[in-house]
Amino acid sequence: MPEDPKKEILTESEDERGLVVEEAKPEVKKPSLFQVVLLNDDYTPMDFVVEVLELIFGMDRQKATRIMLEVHTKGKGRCGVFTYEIAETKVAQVSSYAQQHQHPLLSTLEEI
Ligand code: TYC
Repeated sequence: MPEDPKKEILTESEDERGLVVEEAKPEVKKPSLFQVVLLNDDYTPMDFVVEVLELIFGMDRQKATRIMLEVHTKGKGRCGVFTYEIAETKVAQVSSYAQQHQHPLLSTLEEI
């Protein structure tokens, strides 16, 4: 028996009328995330770095000390993960607070 000519094989993007249909793009995007990375240097006192981590990143003394030592031994370390605006603000706060106290401490932001 011959095939019914009306019975077509439809591709995945065609509906039952043979129209090409596309899935709607999601209306909201997940925000990109950025980590703030603290950089080691030879001059900033360890106590000052611990203070910065407590003050700007809300860490307790124990965590701040652990992150400071990680930066000191490995060269850099993650202070936190934020949306772009907040990460930028943290980097600016670190820089401004370090400058006020005449320390060369720096941080950067990296998309993750
Ligand atoms: N390396 C510094 C010192 O020996 C301490 C230090 C730690 C500096 C972490 C910066 O992000 C830093 N005094």
